[in-house]
Amino acid sequence: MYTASFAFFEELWSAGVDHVFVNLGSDHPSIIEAMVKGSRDRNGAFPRIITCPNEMVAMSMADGYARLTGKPQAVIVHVDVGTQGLGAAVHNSSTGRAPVLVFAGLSPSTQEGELRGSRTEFIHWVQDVPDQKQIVAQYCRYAAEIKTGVNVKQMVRRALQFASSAPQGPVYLCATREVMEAEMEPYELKKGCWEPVELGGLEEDAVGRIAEALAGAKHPLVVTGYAGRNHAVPGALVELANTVKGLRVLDTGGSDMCFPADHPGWLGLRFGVDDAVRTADAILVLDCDVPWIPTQCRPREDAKIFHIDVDPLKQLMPLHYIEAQHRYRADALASIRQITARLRGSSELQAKLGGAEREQQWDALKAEHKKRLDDIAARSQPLENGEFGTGHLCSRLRELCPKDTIWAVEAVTNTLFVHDGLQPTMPGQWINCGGGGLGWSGGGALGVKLAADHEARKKGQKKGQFVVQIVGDGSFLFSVPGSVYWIARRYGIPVLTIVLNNKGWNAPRRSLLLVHPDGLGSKASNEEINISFDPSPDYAGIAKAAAGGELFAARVDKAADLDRVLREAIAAVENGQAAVVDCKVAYYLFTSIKMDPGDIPQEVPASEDFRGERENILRGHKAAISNPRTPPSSKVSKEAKEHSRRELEAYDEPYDASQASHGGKEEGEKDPGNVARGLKASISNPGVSEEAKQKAREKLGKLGGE
Ligand SMILES: Cc1ncc(C[n+]2csc(CCOP(=O)(O)OP(=O)(O)O)c2C)c(N)n1
Ligand SMILES: [Mg+2]
Repeated sequence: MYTASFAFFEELWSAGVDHVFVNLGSDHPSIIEAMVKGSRDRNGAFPRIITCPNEMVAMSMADGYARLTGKPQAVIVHVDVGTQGLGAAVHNSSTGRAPVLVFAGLSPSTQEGELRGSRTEFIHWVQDVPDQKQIVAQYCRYAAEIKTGVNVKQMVRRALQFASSAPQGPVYLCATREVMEAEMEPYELKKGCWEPVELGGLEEDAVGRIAEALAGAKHPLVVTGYAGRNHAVPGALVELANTVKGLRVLDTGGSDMCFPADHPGWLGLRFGVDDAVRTADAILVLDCDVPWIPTQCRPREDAKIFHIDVDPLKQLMPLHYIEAQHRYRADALASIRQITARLRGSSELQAKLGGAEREQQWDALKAEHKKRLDDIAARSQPLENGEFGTGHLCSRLRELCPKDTIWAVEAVTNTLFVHDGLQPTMPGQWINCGGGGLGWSGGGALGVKLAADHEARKKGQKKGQFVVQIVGDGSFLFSVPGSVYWIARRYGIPVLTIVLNNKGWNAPRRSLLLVHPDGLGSKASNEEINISFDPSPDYAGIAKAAAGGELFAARVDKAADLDRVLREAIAAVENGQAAVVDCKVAYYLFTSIKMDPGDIPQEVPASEDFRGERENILRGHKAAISNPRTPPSSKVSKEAKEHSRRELEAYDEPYDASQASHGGKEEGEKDPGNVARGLKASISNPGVSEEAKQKAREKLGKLGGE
């Protein structure tokens, strides 16, 4: 029997959809029939079906797959409830520009048995909602109901055309059981007529305008976000930066590898706050949502700003504007190549780009780059007490994992340290969700690995690149690990997961302090502001249970054990098993320090909780003023230092930075006299909680105090 459902799958396959991630229900009898028929009769010419016990994981897998390959895959979910189960994955696919086709059944539209597929179960009444597609339509490039089987293939192609045209994103199709059950004559669409819309480059005038501005600038800057999704863009940007010596590239989206860390123009990843933005006199914003955050950082008044984007209006965002003098809807790669060609081809511009001053600028850039890397290396040392931070962890991962590893990153407040530590240099090597819905990276990393293996096998290789997921502990729990590691084992998708265990959600504290730097919460404990995960779940254990025991699970809290455990985990993954390593990382101190979010915050040993205790707050402020582990160029801003000084004074604890311990000691930590004084003050302070006082008494007891 040839049904609309079978035609649907036939067209998915013909359009290059190799995988369908399914979570099935009562809307899918004809879908199940078609899957069995296709898998039996068309083996090798029918999509591979992956059972996904959770819809968000299903869509995140399709998202991860598309992020690596640019090819949309399909997700099948159950009516309205399955559509809602997609959850934040729909937002992520939309914001992160990942093409995905979602299909959901609708409750049957007949109840007397008029057509095959008519209502047969109680649930068909309960799940009949007024407009199912509206649940996700505002995120979708296209959302429609398939109303008849006779043009189901055209509907599939139209949806895929939207998904794959820039800006890429999710599309949603739904249909009643009766429509999908309909028997019909097989048919085929004309080949080669359904390609995505092509986007061109810039008009000649625009090319000239931008080339002149870059050539004439003293501090030219490119700010980018998604441009590296096209893996040819990083190379094109390198060509541009080699042509305009002194040009630097700042990544503000962190969703793709846009510019290699080993080029002198590399500024790394910063979320909208960086001095380069404040000082640049010509800025090219390239495929980017948030080049800077005006309340924290903005360009000079006289900066010449150009915005090139596939979606310069940001059509789905009610509030968005960049104060650029010119904006263009154009393809990033084509535009960059045009600008570079113009700069190289014009003798007038060449004259501006040559000369001794430019050479000096180039040398200065190289020196600055070296210093940046040295600073990162200095920050990546283990802590004095043998614990380690995310920077150290990632520098070890970079060393120990294969050079072409793909990093699937969802590290939230640790993201900058992960990026600094990994220093990606290969196109496609760094993939971050790009959206704001936590939980992407579980399914996302599986999708990336599935795609890497599939593409490699097509080329006759045994397996694809090594894939590492680096995820915050909070985000790990959002990712539905019970489903993720079951799928990893069931389908043999080995990924190394690194959990950044900083005992909960750090981000909400930072968000709080950006608005209420001196508010009640600034001095409240993590428990009190409800962001602590204490006691810590056994993250690796959760994954191991989901994988039926067939998973490498470990926990590390000392730098001395790190290399050994990582090596074992990497070996397990190389041998085909998933691995989860729960890493107890130092957390980054966000006390009431009014910190510029572009600055590097202080690391605090993981064994030290921020509990709102006086001694902890004081230590935080002292560390902010003078921390020997922080390289001198790190920018804990003057304002923040001044603020910390005032806070210390308010606590009757004036601080003389010249007394700061040097040689790697944490201020206050190694001087027993200092510690004891702080503890005693806590015990006698009426503002300190009984729990904190008890802790202080215990610590004092250990120090031999009364
Ligand atoms: C689905 C979803 N729910 C809630 C949030 C709000 N949120 C943003 S960051 C964050 C904490 C993330 O915790 P973790 O992954 O441990 O990273 P950390 O803050 O510790 O760096 C939360 C809850 C979100 N972005 N997405
Ligand atoms: Mg966390």
